[in-house]
Amino acid sequence: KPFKRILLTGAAGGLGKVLRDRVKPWAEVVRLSDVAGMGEARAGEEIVKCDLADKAAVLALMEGVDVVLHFGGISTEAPFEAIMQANILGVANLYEAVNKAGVKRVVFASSNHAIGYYRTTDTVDASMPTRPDSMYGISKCFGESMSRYYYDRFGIETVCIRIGSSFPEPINKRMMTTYFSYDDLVEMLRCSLFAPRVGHTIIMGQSDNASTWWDNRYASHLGYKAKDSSAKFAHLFPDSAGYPERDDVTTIYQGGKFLLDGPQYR
Ligand code: NAI
Ligand code: 15L
Repeated sequence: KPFKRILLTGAAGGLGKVLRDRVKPWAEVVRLSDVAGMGEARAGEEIVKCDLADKAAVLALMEGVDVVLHFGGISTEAPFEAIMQANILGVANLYEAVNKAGVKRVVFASSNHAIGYYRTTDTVDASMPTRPDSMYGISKCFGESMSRYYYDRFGIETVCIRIGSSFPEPINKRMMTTYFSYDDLVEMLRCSLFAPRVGHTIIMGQSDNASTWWDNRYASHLGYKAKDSSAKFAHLFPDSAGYPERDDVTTIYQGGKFLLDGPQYR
């Protein structure tokens, strides 16, 4: 197999559960980590419970790891103090450990909420400034900057995937545009791990949907081609044409409902 050991953080989460089996062909051992329970280790797995905010634990977690798929952390808007521990201190600990352990490449699960304050009439590419829509989105911008720094300073490569909506199927009209199927996510991970050179790459995690807000021109070197589309779910949202709706910030801005979650509403 291509790698000796892949570390998957966030292994108890929605995407972690999907990836647990899907990444197995790529490594002799998949080390699974989370603060939450992950059940028993199966063949080819190691399970290490670890809080990303605990530096000593993260340093130990990284021993013997070739590549990291960093999916751990808080995945929606939350009070800043919580985000700060899991996503800001967590990502700082992760990169310090990556550097100490000699890890060559990381895939960071960033989010569309790093750019959620662009309008749904805008087309965003990786050269444009971030416009986070939440404390959560800000923490993803921090992770993108952290990984940029570790590439410039130490040559550690990272692919930041600004994941759209990776769920079994779209559950609202917005997700017809942001949908990112599990199969396409796995394919993007494969491209991110096996492309010969990735440097520091930012790519939007999206399937080949009929409408898009994102242009992946600066990530063409990854060779990613989506196979799925939200089109097969069009019957679920027959009135998608009316998007954006006037005076509704959740349709005017790309971040959708995250626009309503900031600290001013608590
Ligand atoms: P999830 O919330 O189901 O999984 C995140 C996991 O991280 C959880 O199992 C949680 O226990 C763990 N975690 C939280 N704080 C931690 C800490 N301090 N130390 C260690 N582990 C901790 O989220 P999901 O959907 O699986 O997303 C995975 C990653 O992808 C997240 O980083 C999320 O921000 C990102 N993402 C996901 C999207 C999606 O559509 N599913 C969209 C955009 C980004
Ligand atoms: C995210 O960043 C979240 O982790 C996920 O739960 C969804 O809310 C997704 O974005 C989305 O925008 O649909």
